[in-house]
Amino acid sequence: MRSTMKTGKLNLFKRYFYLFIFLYGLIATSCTQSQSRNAGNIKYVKDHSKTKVFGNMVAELTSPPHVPPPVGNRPAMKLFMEMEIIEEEMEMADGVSYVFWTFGGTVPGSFIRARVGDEVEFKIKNHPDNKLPHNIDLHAVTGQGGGAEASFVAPGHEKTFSFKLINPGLFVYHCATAPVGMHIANGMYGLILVETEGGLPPVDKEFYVMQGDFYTEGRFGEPGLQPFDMEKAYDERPDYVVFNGSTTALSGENALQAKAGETIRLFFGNGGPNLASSFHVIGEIFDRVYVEGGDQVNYNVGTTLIPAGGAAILEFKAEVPSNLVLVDHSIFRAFNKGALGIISVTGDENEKIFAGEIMEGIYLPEGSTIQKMPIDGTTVTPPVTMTKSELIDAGKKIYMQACFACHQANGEGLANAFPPLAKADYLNADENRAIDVLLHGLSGEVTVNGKKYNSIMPSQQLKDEEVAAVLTYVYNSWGNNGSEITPEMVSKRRK
Ligand code: HEC
Ligand SMILES: [Cu+2]
Repeated sequence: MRSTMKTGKLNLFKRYFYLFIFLYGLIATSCTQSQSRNAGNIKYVKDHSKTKVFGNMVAELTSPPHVPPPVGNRPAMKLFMEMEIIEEEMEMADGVSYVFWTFGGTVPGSFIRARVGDEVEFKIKNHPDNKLPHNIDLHAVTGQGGGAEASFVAPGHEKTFSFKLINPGLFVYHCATAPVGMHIANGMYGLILVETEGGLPPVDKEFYVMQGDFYTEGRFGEPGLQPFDMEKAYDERPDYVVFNGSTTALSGENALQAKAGETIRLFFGNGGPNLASSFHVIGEIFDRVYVEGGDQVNYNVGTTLIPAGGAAILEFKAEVPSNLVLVDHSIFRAFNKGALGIISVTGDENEKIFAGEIMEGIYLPEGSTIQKMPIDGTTVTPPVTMTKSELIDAGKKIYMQACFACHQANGEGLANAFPPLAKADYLNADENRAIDVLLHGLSGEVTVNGKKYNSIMPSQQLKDEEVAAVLTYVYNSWGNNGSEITPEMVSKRRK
């Protein structure tokens, strides 16, 4: 095509001729298609790429399990939204915490609700206290990487990009920064709903729930701050499979609330990173399932399959009072890894529908009997002066949280992006320089083991002891020179 364009005026006539033939063909085939439409039962999707927008609006984003108000009858608009990426330690189970990476401070991230035809101006901010760069790939977006490249943002920076929503449906969004699997495994996903013209039919209650699988060094229930375990993630062996980021997000006092007779709509998504969900609500039947979040509606469904990176809209009427139990029906995940949630339905009995004795109180998952370690004697307060081997042990944990995402499990780095720490000449040549890299970050060209890197390492918000520990670990791993870095050495460099 390009080369014919370049040949100039001579071919102008030819081009218009072909255009004419093309348009004629289009009209002719669309006439015959109107018959095949009925015959094949194929629905042709309306093209919203040219839908006009009327006026501006600031989008309200909500944290789970809440969803923003429906779009109703509003026209397509220019829609402004903002999201902040926050890395923070939160509870994953009773007594178990984890450093989650989040869109908006929650797992899953803030719910986005828009209308087809909307033109979105999306601002993404990476909190200055964060350690890593991130970005966002929205499955609702048509364009390079779903926005991933355009939104790539370092800690302490913000990016704005824009897109037009041309397909309605319920879509997953997620971080797509390398290593992608790790960013998703740490909780970086959420849902964006793009409603059709006129919006979804009204219901009494709407909730936002997402499943995710998590990989920790300790097994399910092992107390304390648990670091991410890449090997288990590779092997798809999660310790936790949970709804909304924790075993308790939808139970006890966090149970979802409804009244008998109300219609309920669940926006259910699966962040993965690995597992598909056999989603089921014990004690109910889905009246309607918008399969895969698209236009196709299936009726009267017991269990529906939600792929990793996928979503569905599920609707049912809660006819009688009960504790409805949300589960992944791959059932060990529910009773032994945390994939349990409750919708507590209160109200009058209807013995025609159900006359049995109803479940009382809170549904106790088997896992909740896991005991906490006694506090006395077992909590380790870090010794004032750590021995070399204590520094190495503590340093390994810090490495897995703060460095591993970029420099990789065995310090091998990533070609053209992150320099190696294993047998690294740059590192082994100068201890003070290595301390400075952690305290102040590093940018500009560096040569490590003969290869050039020109990128940015963010400064690490670590205490002196932590810098000492992680560097001692690095110096005593993967063929490095065995140096010991003390907190005193770090505090000297800080001054
Ligand atoms: C966001 C990714 C990222 C994280 C997290 C990160 N680094 Fe780096 N690191 C880099 C990049 C990129 C460079 C090279 C910077 C440049 O090109 O100027 C680098 C360079 C280095 C260097 C000097 C070059 C070399 O290979 O010896 C050291 C030492 C280092 N990092 C150690 C660490 C340690 C220890 C941690 C964890 C506390 C860490 N880094 C966390 C990206 C990262
Ligand atoms: Cu990320």
